[in-house]
Amino acid sequence: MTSVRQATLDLFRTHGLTTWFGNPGSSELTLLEDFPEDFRYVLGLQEMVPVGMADAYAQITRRPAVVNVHTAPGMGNAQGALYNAFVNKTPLIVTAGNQRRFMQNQYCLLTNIDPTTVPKPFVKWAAEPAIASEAPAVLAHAIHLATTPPMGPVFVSLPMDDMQAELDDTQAADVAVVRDRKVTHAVGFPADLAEQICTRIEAATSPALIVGGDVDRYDAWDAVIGLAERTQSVVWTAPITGWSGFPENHPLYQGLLPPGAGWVSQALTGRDLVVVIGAPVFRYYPRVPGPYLPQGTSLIHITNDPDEAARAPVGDAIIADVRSAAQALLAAAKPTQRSAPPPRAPIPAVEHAETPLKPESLWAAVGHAAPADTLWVSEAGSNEIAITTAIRPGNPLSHLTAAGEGLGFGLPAAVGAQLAAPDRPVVALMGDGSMHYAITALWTAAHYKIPVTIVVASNAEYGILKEFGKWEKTPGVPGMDLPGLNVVGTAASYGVDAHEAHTTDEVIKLVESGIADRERPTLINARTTPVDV
Ligand SMILES: Cc1ncc(C[n+]2csc(CCOP(=O)(O)OP(=O)(O)O)c2C)c(N)n1
Ligand SMILES: [Mg+2]
Repeated sequence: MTSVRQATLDLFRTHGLTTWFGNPGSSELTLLEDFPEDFRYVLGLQEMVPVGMADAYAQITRRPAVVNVHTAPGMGNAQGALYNAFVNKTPLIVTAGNQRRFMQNQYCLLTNIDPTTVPKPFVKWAAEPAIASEAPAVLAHAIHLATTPPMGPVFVSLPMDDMQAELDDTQAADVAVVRDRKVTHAVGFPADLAEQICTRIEAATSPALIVGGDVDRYDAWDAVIGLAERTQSVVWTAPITGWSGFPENHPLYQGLLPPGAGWVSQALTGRDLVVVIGAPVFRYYPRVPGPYLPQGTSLIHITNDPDEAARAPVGDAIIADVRSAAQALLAAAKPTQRSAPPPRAPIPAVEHAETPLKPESLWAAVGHAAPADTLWVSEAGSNEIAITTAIRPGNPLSHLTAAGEGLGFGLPAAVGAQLAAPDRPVVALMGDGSMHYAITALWTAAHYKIPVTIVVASNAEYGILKEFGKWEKTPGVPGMDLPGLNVVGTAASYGVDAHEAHTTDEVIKLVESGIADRERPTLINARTTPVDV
């Protein structure tokens, strides 16, 4: 005889899903009991933390990740982080226990009365098995859906008595078949379509490529670089898609497109053809009047997401595998006679400065101190432009942000990133406001000795909201100032090696020693100047 719990664990094991992120409750005990020794459970003290850790872990390993939380309230707490995972298109298998089936009708304590509704609309699919014996098959269904492009989170509710149910031999044999099935995504891109697009690129006077997070996620990086170089196209990163999609230190790279229609058309002025690969067209915020594209610019959009293709306000779209498309375009592209476009301004030099530091000084110092293979995670409001100006990684999967922009991603994501990439330095670049949404990630980092380095820009305010208030002409908004935060004291209380930096020289020394310490997390707080509004 096999229990549903054993069959469930076996399914996860067969799919290589043995690292779980979670926060447990009574309704998960029957799943978690005698947790197998070949599995790893990473505890977060509030549900945003396991979801955020799993999100980064999945993106960096390019594999799905498992999250287990506690019935309805756990899912409620997880929702902000689930929103980020949904926009990030991260394949997360989220499970939560539920009250025993025969106690649900009375709404006994912790009954999730409508479990499949709770995570919507931020999951691709949500289910509760109709009967205990179906739990492994429903989970297999969830795993395959999560990992089908466009990928995303899925949810399965597991009533606690299901795990203890026994499968008879026939049921166990059926489950074993489901466990071992493979679902493969056939890829490819028609050569004639690639030739048509390349003919248009060749005929263009001044083409541009606009790339996005899916170039990193679907490993189209090398092909996109080859295409840009062969066609001497300038390259931008589309607004707010989570990864840069291109080496930020490459001479063809122009930086992040600003997230406003008018700003985009201004940046693209003079480009007669724009090819967008692996990004939505476009994620705008705020409303900046202007045409979507400059007069005379045409746009070709290549995405694996039918919804992205359908909702774009301009351009013709092709729904395809992103990596295959980039490879086919590279194979079809002819070397151009066009001369190389001028590169963007160099990285600003590090200057000695004392606190309060200008964001530009702080991030120049941090960028100078960290090695080239650093994996950056940033969630730093008004600092983000200074960060991408000063810090220009050249490798794929090197600068992670939340495409959803729901705060509470940065700290857990940095911890999950360091677990996924133990041999790379991971440095989190945080605003003092942003770091407090999922602050207990510091405990997880300290408890599991995860050697992430965290740099906090403490301007004692929600600076970017003040900037937005000016843009939106909404004076007098309350709740913009954050006096009295003790970032170093808070981090130290969770067991993190925490320091206050008073000069750029101290920032450099502390970042270097924080990265060198592979035994524990380090936090460096620096006072920074408030935004200029
Ligand atoms: C869950 C969530 N709540 C609120 C916001 C709105 N918000 C966006 S940026 C921001 C302030 C960020 O402040 P901080 O991290 O201190 O950076 P600063 O702008 O001060 O540099 C806030 C509150 C959000 N994006 N997500
Ligand atoms: Mg701030």
